[in-house]
Amino acid sequence: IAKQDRVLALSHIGVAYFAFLVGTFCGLLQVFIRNDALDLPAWLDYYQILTAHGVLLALVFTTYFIFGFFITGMSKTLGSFGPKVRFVSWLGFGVMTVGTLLAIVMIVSGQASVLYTFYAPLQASGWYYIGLALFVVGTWIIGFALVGHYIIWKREHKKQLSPLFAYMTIATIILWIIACLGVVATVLFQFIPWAFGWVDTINVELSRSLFWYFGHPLVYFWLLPAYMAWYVIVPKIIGGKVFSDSLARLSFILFILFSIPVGFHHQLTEPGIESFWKFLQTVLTFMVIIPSLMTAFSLFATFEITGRQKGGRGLFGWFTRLPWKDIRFTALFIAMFFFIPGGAGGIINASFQLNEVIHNTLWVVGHFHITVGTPVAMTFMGVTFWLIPYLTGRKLTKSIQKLAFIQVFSWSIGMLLMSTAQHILGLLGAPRRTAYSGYNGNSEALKWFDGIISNHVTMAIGGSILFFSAMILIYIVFVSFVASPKAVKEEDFVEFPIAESDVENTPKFLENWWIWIAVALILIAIAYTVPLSNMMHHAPVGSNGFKTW
Ligand code: HAS
Repeated sequence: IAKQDRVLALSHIGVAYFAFLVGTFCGLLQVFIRNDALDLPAWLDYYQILTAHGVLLALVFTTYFIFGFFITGMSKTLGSFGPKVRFVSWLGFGVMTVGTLLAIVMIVSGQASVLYTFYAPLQASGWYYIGLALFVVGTWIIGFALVGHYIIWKREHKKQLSPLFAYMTIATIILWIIACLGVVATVLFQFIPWAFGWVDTINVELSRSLFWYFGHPLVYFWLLPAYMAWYVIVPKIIGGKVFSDSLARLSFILFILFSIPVGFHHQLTEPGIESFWKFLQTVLTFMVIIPSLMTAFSLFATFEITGRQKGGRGLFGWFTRLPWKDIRFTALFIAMFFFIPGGAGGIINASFQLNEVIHNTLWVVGHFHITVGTPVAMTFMGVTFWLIPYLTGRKLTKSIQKLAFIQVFSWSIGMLLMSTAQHILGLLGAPRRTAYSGYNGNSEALKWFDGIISNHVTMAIGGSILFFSAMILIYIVFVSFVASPKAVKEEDFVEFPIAESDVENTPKFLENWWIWIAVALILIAIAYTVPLSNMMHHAPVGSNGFKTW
C-alpha cells in the first residue's frame, strides 16, 4: 500500500500502544490495591486509576488500533487512498487525539474519576465530556473518510460486491455511527450543560439509558474487527478459504440489526424502566447471540475442511494439521478459545433472572476480561505481530516470533487466573467498582477469599503475569517499529494475509446498506421510544423551571 497510508495507519497503532503501556500499568496497580498490598499516596485516588485503566485500554487502545487496521485493510483491498480521503482521515486523527489528550489530562488531574462508564450522578469537569465528544467526532470523521473511499471504489466497480474486508469495515462503521448517537446525545444535552453549571440537575435514568444504548454496541465495535481477522485472515494463514461469503456478510448485518436495541440488559436491576421493555430487550439480546454462533460454526468448518485437505484423517485428525507453530494463527486460535466461556458468561448475564446474581459483582469484571481483554485484545496482538512489520517493511524475525509465543501464553495464563478468580468471587457476592478491597474487615466478606482460586492473591498473581506479558508486547511493538532489520529479499517481506472468498452465490441485497439501516432504526424505535419518552416525561424540574433533559 502507498507510503502515506502506511504512515497514517502506523500513527494510529503507535498511539494505541502508548495507551496500552500506561493502561496496563494502571491495571497492575489495580490488582495490588485490591490485594491490600499497596497504599496509594493521598494525591492519587483508586477511582482515578480505575478510570485511566478503563479509558486507556477499553476506549483509546481499541479505537486507535481498530482504525489503524481498517486503514491498512481498506488501502490494501480497495487501492490506495486519494488525497481527499487521506486529508479527512488525518483531520479525524487530529480531532480524536485532541479529545483523548483533553480527557486524559482531566483524569490525571483528578477532575474526572468517574470510570469509563461515567454514570450520572458522578460528575466530572465539563472539559472531560468535551474531550469525549471530540474523541467521538474524530472517529466519525475517519469513519466518513473510509466510507468515502468505499463509495469511490463502488462507483468504479458498478454492480460488483465489495471485497469482504471492505464490506465488514463499512458494516462496523455503520454500527458505530448509529451507536454513538446515544452517547453524543447524553454528553451534549445532559452532561455538558450540567457539568458547566448551566442547569442544576440531570435526569439520571435517561443518561444511563442513553449511555447503554451506546455501551452495548460499543462491545461489538471492539469485537467485529476481531471477527474480521477470524473470517478473512485466519483462513489464509491456515491455507484455506472463507467457508461461506454470504454467511460472513449476513452475520455482520445481524450485528447492525440486533446489537443496539439491547442496552437495557445492562440495566435490568434499575427502577424506572418497565419490566416489559426490559424483557423485550432481553429477547433481542438473545438474537444478537446468533451471529456469534454462526461465526463459531463457520470457523469450525474452515478449520475442519482445511485440516482434512491437508491430510488429517478420522474424527479429529484435521485438528493436528493446523499450523500450530505459526504465531499469527495460534494467537488468534487462543483468542477464539477464550470467547467460548466469554460468550457463555454473556448469555448468563443476559438471562433476566440470572442477572440478579451477578450484576455489579466482580463476575462482570471477569466477563469483560475474557471478552474484550482476551478474544479481542489477543486477536489485536496476533494481528500486530505481522501488521507493524508489514507497514514498516521490517522483518518478523525468528526471535520476535519466539517472544510472541511467550507473550501470548503468558497473557493466557494471567487472564485465566485473574478472570477465574473474578468470576468465582463475583458469584460469592464480591462487589465491583469498590476501593474497599478489605470490605472494612467484615468477617463474612473475608470468607470469600478462603479458596485457592478465589484468593485475592490469585488475582494479583494473574495481574502481575499480565503486566509482564504486556511489557513483552511493548518490546515487540518497539522492535517492529524501529529496530528490526529492514526486509530486502522478497521472502523477508511480511504479507497482509487475505483469504479468497467466493462471491458467486452471495445475494447482492446484502450490500444494500439502506435496507439494513432502516430495519435497524425501526427495531431501535420499537425498543426505545416508549421507555425513553416515559423517562423524559418524569424528568426532574430544575430551579429554573425547565425539565432537565
Ligand atoms: Fe458482555 C457486560 C451480555 C459479549 C463486553 N460485557 C459487559 C461489560 C463489558 C462486556 C465490557 O446481558 C461490562 C460493562 C460494564 O462496565 O458495566 N455480552 C453479553 C452477551 C454477549 C456479550 C449476551 N460482552 C460481549 C463481548 C464483549 C463484552 C463480545 C467485548 C468485546 N455483557 C452482557 C450483559 C452484561 C455484559 C448482560 C451486563 C452485566 C451486568 O449486569 O452488569 C454475546 O455477544 C456473547 C455471544 C458469544 C458467543 C460465543 C461464540 C464463540 C465463538 C468462538 C468460537 C471458537 C472457536 C475455537 C472456533 C455465543 C465465536 C474453538 C476451539 C476449540 C478447541 C473448542
